[in-house]
Amino acid sequence: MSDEPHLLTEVQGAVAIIRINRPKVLNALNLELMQDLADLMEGYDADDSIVVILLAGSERAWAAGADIGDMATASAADMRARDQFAQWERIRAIGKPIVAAVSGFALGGGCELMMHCDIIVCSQTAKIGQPEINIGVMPGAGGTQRLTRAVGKAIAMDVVLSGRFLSADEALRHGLVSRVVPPEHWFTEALSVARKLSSMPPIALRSAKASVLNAEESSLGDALVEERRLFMDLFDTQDQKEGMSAFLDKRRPKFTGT
Ligand code: CO8
Repeated sequence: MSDEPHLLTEVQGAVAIIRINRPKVLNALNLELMQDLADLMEGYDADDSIVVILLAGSERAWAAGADIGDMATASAADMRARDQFAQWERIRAIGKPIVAAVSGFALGGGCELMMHCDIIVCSQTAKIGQPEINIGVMPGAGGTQRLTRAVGKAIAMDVVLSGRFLSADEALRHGLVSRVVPPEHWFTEALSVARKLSSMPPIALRSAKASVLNAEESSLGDALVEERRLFMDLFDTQDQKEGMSAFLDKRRPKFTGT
């Protein structure tokens, strides 16, 4: 086993940057990495000095999937006993916005992790897919559900059943990623998005994220009721007072997260 940490972290202002760092296996996601990632994200979620999390892969790979070496000889009972999906649920529950900086392969569990992020900035080099079918299985960390909600049944079936990769431009056209940038800008553009978000009112960011996610998880009627509640609750925050009075005074707002 390598001594290199499998996750590298750095804080720049109110942006917490996490880089996946298993270059020898194209950032394949093993159990310890997922546990550490969930621990880190929960830590940043609870830290008032952090507003946004930026999750990045490397230039060659965001993540080429779950670590196949971890699962190759496992039985169904072994897989059930591992309770690995608890880590994915913890990441799903992160309230602060997560920006993804994606270059190269985003496959299988890697694509599923990408879809747990909120704004996905993607290099033109990205190759995105759910190729589990090639190795005798299927997506298991939300791929059949989130991909279908993002791109629709026709493209999801194509990607999941044939294992073909989407190019970055296809992914953008089908609504799977937020922005596609030239190869040299995948990280800097994602960082600039994260920095921009970090100047926004933190409570409103959380509420807005929760409300957008509700579109995937609730009926329209329930989600609209919840949206109205979240919207009105923001009128009890200082940041709403500051944001609106700064607009009227024609000055930049100073948000405090209160
Ligand atoms: N797991 C483990 N090792 C990997 C993985 C992986 N997912 N992907 C690549 N590697 C390793 C290769 O074995 C190789 O190792 P070595 O140098 O020791 O031979 C090294 O990374 C470099 O890979 P390649 O030589 O294959 O590089 P290429 O450029 O030729 O090919 C590919 C790149 C196309 C990305 C190719 O490596 C590939 O097909 N990888 C597997 C992709 C895949 O099938 N992903 C899905 C995995 S299953 C999954 O994600 C299920 C998720 C379920 C839910 C999550 C629960 C935790």
